[in-house]
Amino acid sequence: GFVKSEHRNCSEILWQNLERNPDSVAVISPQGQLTYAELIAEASRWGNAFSAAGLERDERIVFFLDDTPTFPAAFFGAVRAGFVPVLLNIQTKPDVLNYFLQDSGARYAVVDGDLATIFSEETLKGTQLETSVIANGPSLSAGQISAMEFLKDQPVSLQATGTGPDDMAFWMYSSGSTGRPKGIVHLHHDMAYAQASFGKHVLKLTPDDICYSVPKAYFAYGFGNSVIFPFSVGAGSVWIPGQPRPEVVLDAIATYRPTVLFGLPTLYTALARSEKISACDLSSLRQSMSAAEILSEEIYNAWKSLTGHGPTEGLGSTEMLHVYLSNRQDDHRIGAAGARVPGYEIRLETPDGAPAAPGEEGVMYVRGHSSAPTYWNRPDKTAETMRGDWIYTGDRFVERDGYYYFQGRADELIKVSGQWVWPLEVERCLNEHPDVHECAVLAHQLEDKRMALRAVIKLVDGVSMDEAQTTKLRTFVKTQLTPYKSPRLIEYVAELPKTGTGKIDRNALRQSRNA
Ligand code: 3SK
Repeated sequence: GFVKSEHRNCSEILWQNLERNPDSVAVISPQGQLTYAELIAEASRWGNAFSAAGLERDERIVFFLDDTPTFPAAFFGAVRAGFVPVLLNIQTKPDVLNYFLQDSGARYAVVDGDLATIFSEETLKGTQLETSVIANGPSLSAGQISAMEFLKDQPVSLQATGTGPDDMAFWMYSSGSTGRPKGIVHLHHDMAYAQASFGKHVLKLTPDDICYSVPKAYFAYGFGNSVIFPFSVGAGSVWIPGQPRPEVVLDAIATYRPTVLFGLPTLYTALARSEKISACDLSSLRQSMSAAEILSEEIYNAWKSLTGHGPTEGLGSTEMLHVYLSNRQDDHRIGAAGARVPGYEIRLETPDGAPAAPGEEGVMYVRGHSSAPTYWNRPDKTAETMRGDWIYTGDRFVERDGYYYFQGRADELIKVSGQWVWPLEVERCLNEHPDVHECAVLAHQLEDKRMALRAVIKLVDGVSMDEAQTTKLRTFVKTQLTPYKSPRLIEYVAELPKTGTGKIDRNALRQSRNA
């Protein structure tokens, strides 16, 4: 059955490899490889160094790290010694970083050398940050210490402190598309549960696998892909810092020969379109995962024709730690986020609180023992999302044949000309037009307070952005759907703004109109 893990400390995921397979390769990176024994030794030094620095149990340590071997070493050292890594997106802007530092109350940060300038006096104002440990580079100012110096002479073994399965282990922040980002608190037993569910039943990794997650480890999706799943079974994990441009990703695939690739639909599109793809040997890949956005049939087929398998689409959340709905490589329904992953319960609720019948739309709730119990210091938001042991996702779905089909967000319904419209339906329709490369459809309030639909569109190369094009697209929506669903405003852009995870940044689009 699916019971909570008894791990008293989530570092057991890594440490169990010390007896099982100490000499297998754990970390593969342009900076070199680390075996499990070497990674555990390095993690021990980090944990010992934090303790020697005088940190107290449950103290938060901000991680501002790209994907290098430092990430898993510092992470596991910190949690094993009883401290709480706060995994931050390295694209965070100074004002938001200041908020994260204040909210978490961290005194210590671990920061990549290339990223250290953001930790300026201005950014640190009003925070409790005292020391930034600079990894992969020298320390440059007071309040900084290089990792080499910080770790010097630290012992290469470490016993877990007296944590328990239900104690706080690490945090991530919600991306905060509306309102302040929320600190999502995960417990020591959560990682093992994600492995026992999605890891065991969908990924089915073996020690011979090599995982390569293009989404970075500071995202929950990347964290599972690069840390939880490979280390749980003694497999290898590829860590590549820097911008994941298609040529960088293809080069890493050719060089490190991963067996499982993790990406988003935008990555698979970019790879399939890259000039370098035909010269790249993709034969090491046995499975590719896609999450976080809807995967189109076109992308699925393009990747399948290149590798023999389409990306397996799944859906998860940072609150649940990882994926709870997933297709299977041998049973993939295009357009579905997936079927329930064993270990998770799914409930769809209609607006009057009744369970939705098959084929009937409802808002999704999910339950399983990897869910965050709380947001840090946000009782209002905690009450909205954490309802008993269920997590309210705010996503509307229909279920057919055990597979779940996304219908949009619960809060995105808008009234146009007196009738309800889901912008996502219009977006999907426009995306089917051959002239449209990518688009986002949003609600827009007109000066007279009425609501209208606004489409922001990137056209395919060579298509002109003129009035005739706009008329053509409007007519397309009118005929495919219904006239009132045709967007009143159509804007053309060279690129749609993207979030750090590669999703369309709807918040930026909303602001671009209001600016
Ligand atoms: O966006 C997703 O689908 C996802 C998957 C795994 C972990 C976290 C997230 C947000």
